[in-house]
Amino acid sequence: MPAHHSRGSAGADATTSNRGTDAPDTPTFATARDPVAGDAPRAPEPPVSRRVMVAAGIALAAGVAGAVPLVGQTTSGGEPPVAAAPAATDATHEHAPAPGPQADPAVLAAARKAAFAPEAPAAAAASKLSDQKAGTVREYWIKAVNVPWDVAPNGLDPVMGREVPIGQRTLTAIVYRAYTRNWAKPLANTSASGDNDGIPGPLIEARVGDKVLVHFKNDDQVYKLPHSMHFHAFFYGLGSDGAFIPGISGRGGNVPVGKSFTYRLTAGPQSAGVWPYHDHSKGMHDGIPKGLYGAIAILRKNEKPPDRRFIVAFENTIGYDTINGRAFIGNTPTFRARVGETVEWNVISLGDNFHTFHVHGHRWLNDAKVPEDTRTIGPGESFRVKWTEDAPGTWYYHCHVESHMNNGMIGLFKVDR
Ligand SMILES: [Cu+2]
Repeated sequence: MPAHHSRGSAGADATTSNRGTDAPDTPTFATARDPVAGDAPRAPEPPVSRRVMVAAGIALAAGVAGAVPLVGQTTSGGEPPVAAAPAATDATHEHAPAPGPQADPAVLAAARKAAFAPEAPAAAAASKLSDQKAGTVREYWIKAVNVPWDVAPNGLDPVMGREVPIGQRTLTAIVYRAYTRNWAKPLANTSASGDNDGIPGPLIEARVGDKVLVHFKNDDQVYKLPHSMHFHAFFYGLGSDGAFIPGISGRGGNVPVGKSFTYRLTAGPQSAGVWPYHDHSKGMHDGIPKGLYGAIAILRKNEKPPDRRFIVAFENTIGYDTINGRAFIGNTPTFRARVGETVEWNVISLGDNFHTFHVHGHRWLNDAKVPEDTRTIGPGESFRVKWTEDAPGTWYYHCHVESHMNNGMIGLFKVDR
């Protein structure tokens, strides 16, 4: 039976012992209670400790998502081509696109078969943190880049048998992408690194006690907007808050195109759980709807990572209600697990709407130890639910707001014996 679950804000041990003191040329980590003396004035690319795990620790459950590669999308190595111009579609939040025509029956049958096929999208990569001791310094090299994005690559809503016309489902997205040191080259998509092509951005993993350096570079050559990274739940100085405050915030709150900034973060006892990170610059109202968000997964000091971790990011993308930037089954991630494995859903939500996360055939315990199978989540909120898998079959997971699920916010969860 599904049993364990925990909210993001897990720690009852609320002390903040994770303080650091500033010293030149070494990475330091101020806490949230260490206001302006944070790291704002520091150089964006400081020398850093070599005692480091590079962002190879990325295990993005959404590795599943890229079932249907986008035209022109790289699957490893090189920079993806940037679309020639921003898509004509205005990324307005709430306007659902007009339903497409009924799909050709043969095309539809093929898409349905693909969506349910056992060999369809692979399972999530496991966490890389299993053998890591707390107190590690973890480094991530991340760029905001433009990629062509298709909300429904198979062109269909297989449940309702509708087409999703090409002219209504593409945009030039802005996404966070993980790179090797000094942004030398994008990390390849592998079973270990997960999906590094887009939405959500790379999973930021840490354990309570760890320090995390995120080296961010804004390479938004299409929209040429300022961007930033704002991390929930970590402890940091004001300079690493990543939010633009007129006259107050430093360079990290509004990073212009071509510039970079290093955010210095510490995972304290209250940081355990799953959390969102996202653009919080002056460009955030374009950046977030176009893809600038991702998840943070922080383990407690001695917590064992799950066998499967699924990232579910709710947002509205060019009018569709999307999961990880995609709409409708076969486009949204098909998550996979086997009976006996520990399965952890990491749910985050952006945008303007409240959603109700629901998984068929399963249930978990809420904070009051009462079973539930649906949980409400609002913008900026996050939670994780966990169980030991015991229900083979092909199940829906979806937002239970009916207009949202009908507008794309639905996916498949396939459990093998
Ligand atoms: Cu919803």
